[in-house]
Amino acid sequence: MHEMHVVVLSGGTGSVKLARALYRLEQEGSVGRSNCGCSGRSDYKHDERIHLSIVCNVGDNVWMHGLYICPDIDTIVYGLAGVLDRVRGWGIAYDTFNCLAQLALLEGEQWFMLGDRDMAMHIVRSRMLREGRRLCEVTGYVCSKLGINANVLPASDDHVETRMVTDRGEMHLQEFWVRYKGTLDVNGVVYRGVENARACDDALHAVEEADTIIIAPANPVSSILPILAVKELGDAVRRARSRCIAVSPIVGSSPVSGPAAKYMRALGYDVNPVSIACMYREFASRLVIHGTDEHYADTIRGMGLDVYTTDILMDDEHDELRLASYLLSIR
Ligand code: FO1
Repeated sequence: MHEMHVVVLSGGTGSVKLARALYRLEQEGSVGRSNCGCSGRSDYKHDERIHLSIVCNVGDNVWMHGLYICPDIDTIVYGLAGVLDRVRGWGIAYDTFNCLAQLALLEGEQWFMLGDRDMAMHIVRSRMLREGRRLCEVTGYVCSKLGINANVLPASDDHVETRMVTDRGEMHLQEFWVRYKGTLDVNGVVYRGVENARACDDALHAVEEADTIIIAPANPVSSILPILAVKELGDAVRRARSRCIAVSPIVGSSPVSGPAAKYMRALGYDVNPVSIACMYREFASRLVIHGTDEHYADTIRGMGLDVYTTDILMDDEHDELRLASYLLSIR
Protein backbone atom coordinates (compact mmCIF):
# COMPACT_ATOMS: atom_id res chain seq x y z
CA MET A 1 0.00 0.00 0.00
CA HIS A 2 1.31 3.46 -0.89
CA GLU A 3 2.30 5.71 1.99
CA MET A 4 1.32 9.33 1.73
CA HIS A 5 4.09 11.49 3.18
CA VAL A 6 2.50 14.46 4.90
CA VAL A 7 4.52 17.31 6.36
CA VAL A 8 2.94 19.93 8.61
CA LEU A 9 4.70 23.23 9.21
CA SER A 10 3.65 24.01 12.72
CA GLY A 11 3.59 26.56 15.47
CA GLY A 12 2.12 25.77 18.88
CA THR A 13 -1.31 26.37 20.30
CA GLY A 14 -3.35 26.54 17.05
CA SER A 15 -1.31 24.06 15.04
CA VAL A 16 -1.52 21.25 17.55
CA LYS A 17 -5.23 20.79 16.86
CA LEU A 18 -4.56 19.96 13.23
CA ALA A 19 -1.38 18.03 14.01
CA ARG A 20 -3.05 15.71 16.50
CA ALA A 21 -5.93 15.00 14.09
CA LEU A 22 -3.46 14.09 11.33
CA TYR A 23 -1.59 11.99 13.88
CA ARG A 24 -4.79 10.18 14.75
CA LEU A 25 -5.44 9.48 11.06
CA GLU A 26 -1.88 8.22 10.76
CA GLN A 27 -2.31 5.94 13.78
CA GLU A 28 -5.58 4.54 12.47
CA GLY A 29 -3.94 3.67 9.17
CA SER A 30 -5.98 3.43 6.02
CA VAL A 31 -8.75 1.37 7.56
CA GLY A 32 -11.55 3.78 8.40
CA ARG A 33 -14.37 2.74 10.63
CA SER A 34 -17.84 1.60 9.94
CA ASN A 35 -20.52 4.10 10.89
CA CYS A 36 -21.51 2.53 14.17
CA GLY A 37 -20.17 5.54 16.10
CA CYS A 38 -19.02 3.29 18.92
CA SER A 39 -15.49 2.24 18.10
CA GLY A 40 -13.78 5.45 19.16
CA ARG A 41 -12.13 5.62 15.76
CA SER A 42 -12.53 8.57 13.43
CA ASP A 43 -15.20 8.68 10.75
CA TYR A 44 -12.74 9.29 7.96
CA LYS A 45 -11.54 6.82 5.38
CA HIS A 46 -8.37 7.00 3.35
CA ASP A 47 -7.04 4.49 0.90
CA GLU A 48 -3.43 5.29 1.71
CA ARG A 49 -1.38 5.08 4.87
CA ILE A 50 -0.17 8.40 6.19
CA HIS A 51 3.42 9.02 7.21
CA LEU A 52 3.42 12.20 9.25
CA SER A 53 6.26 14.63 9.92
CA ILE A 54 5.71 17.80 11.88
CA VAL A 55 8.26 20.55 11.34
CA CYS A 56 8.14 22.84 14.35
CA ASN A 57 8.99 26.49 14.74
CA VAL A 58 12.00 27.10 16.97
CA GLY A 59 11.90 30.91 17.02
CA ASP A 60 10.10 31.00 20.36
CA ASN A 61 12.72 28.82 22.08
CA VAL A 62 14.19 30.47 25.12
CA TRP A 63 16.80 29.83 27.84
CA MET A 64 15.45 30.27 31.36
CA HIS A 65 16.91 29.17 34.70
CA GLY A 66 19.66 27.44 32.71
CA LEU A 67 17.02 25.35 30.92
CA TYR A 68 16.18 25.32 27.23
CA ILE A 69 12.43 25.74 26.71
CA CYS A 70 10.97 24.92 23.27
CA PRO A 71 7.30 25.89 23.57
CA ASP A 72 6.14 25.02 20.05
CA ILE A 73 7.92 21.66 20.00
CA ASP A 74 6.57 20.84 23.45
CA THR A 75 3.01 21.82 22.59
CA ILE A 76 3.12 19.38 19.67
CA VAL A 77 4.81 16.65 21.74
CA TYR A 78 2.32 16.99 24.61
CA GLY A 79 -0.57 17.23 22.14
CA LEU A 80 0.39 14.01 20.37
CA ALA A 81 1.08 12.29 23.69
CA GLY A 82 -2.42 13.27 24.84
CA VAL A 83 -1.25 15.20 27.91
CA LEU A 84 -1.51 18.80 26.65
CA ASP A 85 -3.47 21.24 28.78
CA ARG A 86 -6.22 21.95 26.27
CA VAL A 87 -7.53 25.05 28.06
CA ARG A 88 -4.22 26.92 28.20
CA GLY A 89 -3.00 25.34 24.95
CA TRP A 90 0.50 24.81 26.38
CA GLY A 91 2.08 22.79 29.18
CA ILE A 92 0.85 19.56 30.74
CA ALA A 93 -2.73 19.15 31.97
CA TYR A 94 -3.13 19.14 35.75
CA ASP A 95 0.51 20.15 36.23
CA THR A 96 1.50 21.83 39.49
CA PHE A 97 3.79 24.84 39.90
CA ASN A 98 5.62 24.11 43.16
CA CYS A 99 9.10 24.52 41.74
CA LEU A 100 8.14 27.88 40.27
CA ALA A 101 6.73 29.00 43.62
CA GLN A 102 10.05 28.10 45.26
CA LEU A 103 11.94 29.93 42.52
CA ALA A 104 9.80 32.97 43.26
CA LEU A 105 10.88 32.78 46.92
CA LEU A 106 14.54 32.58 45.95
CA GLU A 107 14.64 34.88 42.95
CA GLY A 108 11.53 37.04 43.01
CA GLU A 109 8.42 37.05 40.88
CA GLN A 110 8.40 34.67 37.92
CA TRP A 111 6.63 35.74 34.74
CA PHE A 112 7.00 32.51 32.75
CA MET A 113 4.93 29.66 34.13
CA LEU A 114 6.87 26.41 34.10
CA GLY A 115 4.97 23.45 35.52
CA ASP A 116 6.68 20.80 37.65
CA ARG A 117 6.15 17.96 35.16
CA ASP A 118 6.91 20.22 32.20
CA MET A 119 10.19 21.11 33.94
CA ALA A 120 11.33 17.49 33.54
CA MET A 121 11.24 17.93 29.76
CA HIS A 122 13.44 21.02 29.97
CA ILE A 123 15.88 19.37 32.38
CA VAL A 124 16.34 16.33 30.12
CA ARG A 125 16.57 18.41 26.96
CA SER A 126 19.06 20.86 28.43
CA ARG A 127 21.27 18.09 29.77
CA MET A 128 21.29 16.31 26.41
CA LEU A 129 22.07 19.54 24.57
CA ARG A 130 24.94 20.24 26.98
CA GLU A 131 26.23 16.73 26.25
CA GLY A 132 26.44 17.77 22.60
CA ARG A 133 23.25 16.17 21.23
CA ARG A 134 21.32 18.03 18.54
CA LEU A 135 17.83 19.38 19.22
CA CYS A 136 16.32 16.99 16.66
CA GLU A 137 17.92 14.00 18.42
CA VAL A 138 16.67 15.20 21.77
CA THR A 139 13.18 15.70 20.36
CA GLY A 140 13.21 12.21 18.81
CA TYR A 141 14.33 10.79 22.14
CA VAL A 142 11.55 12.39 24.19
CA CYS A 143 8.99 11.42 21.55
CA SER A 144 10.08 7.79 21.77
CA LYS A 145 9.88 7.93 25.57
CA LEU A 146 6.36 9.36 25.37
CA GLY A 147 5.26 6.75 22.83
CA ILE A 148 4.83 9.14 19.90
CA ASN A 149 5.05 7.49 16.49
CA ALA A 150 5.40 10.55 14.30
CA ASN A 151 8.44 12.57 13.32
CA VAL A 152 8.43 15.73 15.39
CA LEU A 153 11.26 17.79 13.95
CA PRO A 154 12.65 21.20 14.82
CA ALA A 155 13.01 23.45 11.78
CA SER A 156 16.62 23.93 12.84
CA ASP A 157 18.96 22.58 15.48
CA ASP A 158 20.44 26.05 15.75
CA HIS A 159 19.13 28.77 18.03
CA VAL A 160 16.90 31.22 16.18
CA GLU A 161 15.12 33.87 18.20
CA THR A 162 11.99 35.74 17.18
CA ARG A 163 12.37 39.21 18.63
CA MET A 164 9.84 42.01 18.73
CA VAL A 165 10.93 45.56 18.09
CA THR A 166 8.93 47.72 20.50
CA ASP A 167 9.09 51.22 21.92
CA ARG A 168 10.82 49.65 24.94
CA GLY A 169 13.46 48.18 22.65
CA GLU A 170 13.92 44.79 21.07
CA MET A 171 12.90 41.81 23.16
CA HIS A 172 12.35 38.07 22.96
CA LEU A 173 8.88 37.08 21.75
CA GLN A 174 8.17 35.38 25.11
CA GLU A 175 9.06 38.53 26.99
CA PHE A 176 6.79 40.57 24.74
CA TRP A 177 3.89 38.11 24.86
CA VAL A 178 4.08 36.64 28.35
CA ARG A 179 5.89 39.25 30.47
CA TYR A 180 4.29 42.33 28.90
CA LYS A 181 1.11 40.45 27.92
CA GLY A 182 1.39 41.63 24.31
CA THR A 183 0.51 45.19 25.30
CA LEU A 184 3.50 47.08 23.85
CA ASP A 185 3.34 48.60 20.38
CA VAL A 186 5.23 46.52 17.84
CA ASN A 187 7.27 48.27 15.16
CA GLY A 188 8.91 45.23 13.63
CA VAL A 189 9.87 41.59 14.02
CA VAL A 190 13.29 40.03 13.52
CA TYR A 191 14.40 36.40 13.40
CA ARG A 192 17.81 36.71 15.08
CA GLY A 193 20.31 34.11 13.96
CA VAL A 194 18.23 32.78 11.09
CA GLU A 195 20.76 33.79 8.41
CA ASN A 196 23.26 31.33 9.84
CA ALA A 197 20.79 28.62 10.87
CA ARG A 198 21.04 25.29 9.06
CA ALA A 199 17.86 23.34 8.48
CA CYS A 200 17.49 20.20 10.53
CA ASP A 201 18.46 17.46 8.02
CA ASP A 202 15.43 15.30 8.77
CA ALA A 203 13.08 18.27 8.37
CA LEU A 204 14.64 19.13 5.02
CA HIS A 205 14.43 15.55 3.88
CA ALA A 206 10.78 15.30 4.99
CA VAL A 207 9.87 18.41 2.99
CA GLU A 208 11.70 17.11 -0.08
CA GLU A 209 9.96 13.72 0.13
CA ALA A 210 6.51 15.07 1.01
CA ASP A 211 3.48 14.29 -1.12
CA THR A 212 1.68 17.08 0.73
CA ILE A 213 2.97 19.96 2.81
CA ILE A 214 0.39 21.63 5.02
CA ILE A 215 1.02 25.04 6.51
CA ALA A 216 -0.98 24.87 9.74
CA PRO A 217 -3.40 27.67 10.67
CA ALA A 218 -0.77 29.28 12.87
CA ASN A 219 0.46 32.79 13.48
CA PRO A 220 2.26 33.54 10.19
CA VAL A 221 4.70 36.02 11.75
CA SER A 222 5.74 34.21 14.92
CA SER A 223 5.24 30.58 13.87
CA ILE A 224 5.42 29.94 10.14
CA LEU A 225 7.70 32.61 8.66
CA PRO A 226 10.50 31.80 11.14
CA ILE A 227 10.43 28.23 9.78
CA LEU A 228 10.46 29.40 6.17
CA ALA A 229 13.18 31.96 6.96
CA VAL A 230 15.59 29.05 7.53
CA LYS A 231 16.99 29.35 4.03
CA GLU A 232 17.31 25.70 3.08
CA LEU A 233 13.81 24.94 4.34
CA GLY A 234 12.23 27.98 2.69
CA ASP A 235 13.91 27.06 -0.60
CA ALA A 236 12.76 23.45 -0.32
CA VAL A 237 9.15 24.51 0.32
CA ARG A 238 9.35 26.94 -2.63
CA ARG A 239 10.46 24.05 -4.85
CA ALA A 240 7.56 21.97 -3.50
CA ARG A 241 5.05 24.82 -3.90
CA SER A 242 2.68 22.77 -6.08
CA ARG A 243 2.36 20.26 -3.21
CA CYS A 244 1.90 22.84 -0.48
CA ILE A 245 -1.49 23.82 1.01
CA ALA A 246 -1.80 26.64 3.53
CA VAL A 247 -4.69 26.98 5.95
CA SER A 248 -5.61 30.56 6.81
CA PRO A 249 -5.30 31.44 10.49
CA ILE A 250 -7.53 34.44 9.83
CA VAL A 251 -11.31 34.40 9.56
CA GLY A 252 -12.73 37.69 8.31
CA SER A 253 -10.51 40.33 9.87
CA SER A 254 -9.51 38.44 13.04
CA PRO A 255 -7.10 35.66 13.86
CA VAL A 256 -8.73 32.49 15.14
CA SER A 257 -6.57 32.95 18.26
CA GLY A 258 -3.51 34.77 19.57
CA PRO A 259 -1.69 37.93 18.58
CA ALA A 260 -1.42 37.40 14.80
CA ALA A 261 -3.33 40.62 14.05
CA LYS A 262 -0.87 42.77 15.98
CA TYR A 263 2.16 41.12 14.39
CA MET A 264 0.71 41.29 10.87
CA ARG A 265 -0.07 45.01 11.25
CA ALA A 266 3.47 45.57 12.52
CA LEU A 267 4.73 44.14 9.24
CA GLY A 268 2.36 46.41 7.28
CA TYR A 269 -0.30 43.86 6.40
CA ASP A 270 -4.06 44.28 6.67
CA VAL A 271 -5.56 41.48 8.71
CA ASN A 272 -7.48 39.29 6.27
CA PRO A 273 -7.00 36.09 4.23
CA VAL A 274 -5.67 38.10 1.26
CA SER A 275 -2.66 39.10 3.36
CA ILE A 276 -2.14 35.44 4.26
CA ALA A 277 -2.12 34.68 0.52
CA CYS A 278 0.40 37.47 0.04
CA MET A 279 2.69 36.08 2.77
CA TYR A 280 2.51 32.48 1.54
CA ARG A 281 2.11 32.78 -2.23
CA GLU A 282 5.73 31.89 -2.98
CA PHE A 283 5.50 28.80 -0.78
CA ALA A 284 2.00 27.42 -1.31
CA SER A 285 -0.12 26.88 -4.41
CA ARG A 286 -3.38 26.50 -2.48
CA LEU A 287 -5.02 28.40 0.34
CA VAL A 288 -7.88 27.09 2.43
CA ILE A 289 -10.09 29.84 3.81
CA HIS A 290 -13.21 29.85 5.94
CA GLY A 291 -16.60 29.52 4.21
CA THR A 292 -17.66 33.03 5.18
CA ASP A 293 -14.55 34.46 3.45
CA GLU A 294 -15.60 33.24 0.01
CA HIS A 295 -15.73 36.87 -1.18
CA TYR A 296 -11.92 37.02 -0.97
CA ALA A 297 -11.53 34.01 -3.26
CA ASP A 298 -11.28 35.85 -6.60
CA THR A 299 -8.66 38.27 -5.29
CA ILE A 300 -6.61 35.38 -3.95
CA ARG A 301 -6.98 33.43 -7.21
CA GLY A 302 -5.75 36.55 -8.98
CA MET A 303 -2.58 36.24 -6.87
CA GLY A 304 -1.90 32.81 -8.33
CA LEU A 305 -3.27 30.53 -5.61
CA ASP A 306 -6.09 28.02 -5.85
CA VAL A 307 -8.68 28.70 -3.18
CA TYR A 308 -10.71 26.20 -1.17
CA THR A 309 -13.44 27.19 1.24
CA THR A 310 -14.55 25.09 4.16
CA ASP A 311 -15.16 25.37 7.90
CA ILE A 312 -11.62 25.92 9.22
CA LEU A 313 -12.57 26.46 12.87
CA MET A 314 -11.53 23.64 15.19
CA ASP A 315 -13.59 23.83 18.37
CA ASP A 316 -13.50 20.14 19.20
CA GLU A 317 -11.95 16.86 18.18
CA HIS A 318 -14.55 16.25 15.53
CA ASP A 319 -13.73 19.60 13.85
CA GLU A 320 -10.04 18.77 13.99
CA LEU A 321 -10.56 15.43 12.24
CA ARG A 322 -12.89 16.97 9.69
CA LEU A 323 -10.36 19.63 8.69
CA ALA A 324 -7.45 17.17 8.65
CA SER A 325 -9.41 14.80 6.47
CA TYR A 326 -10.50 17.59 4.15
CA LEU A 327 -6.89 18.71 3.67
CA LEU A 328 -5.84 15.18 2.74
CA SER A 329 -8.71 14.95 0.28
CA ILE A 330 -7.79 18.09 -1.68
CA ARG A 331 -4.09 17.40 -2.02
N1 FO1 B 1 2.20 31.35 27.64
C1 FO1 B 1 1.72 32.29 28.48
O1 FO1 B 1 0.88 33.09 28.07
N2 FO1 B 1 2.16 32.38 29.78
C2 FO1 B 1 3.09 31.53 30.29
O2 FO1 B 1 3.47 31.67 31.44
C3 FO1 B 1 3.57 30.50 29.42
C4 FO1 B 1 4.47 29.55 29.86
C5 FO1 B 1 4.86 28.51 29.00
C6 FO1 B 1 5.69 27.49 29.45
C7 FO1 B 1 6.06 26.46 28.62
C8 FO1 B 1 5.58 26.44 27.31
O3 FO1 B 1 5.94 25.43 26.50
C9 FO1 B 1 4.76 27.43 26.83
C10 FO1 B 1 4.38 28.49 27.67
N3 FO1 B 1 3.53 29.49 27.21
C11 FO1 B 1 3.09 30.45 28.08
C12 FO1 B 1 3.10 29.52 25.81
C13 FO1 B 1 4.08 30.29 24.91
O4 FO1 B 1 4.47 31.49 25.47
C14 FO1 B 1 3.50 30.72 23.55
O5 FO1 B 1 2.14 30.57 23.47
C15 FO1 B 1 4.17 30.03 22.43
O6 FO1 B 1 5.55 30.25 22.46
C16 FO1 B 1 3.63 30.55 21.09
O7 FO1 B 1 3.74 29.57 20.17
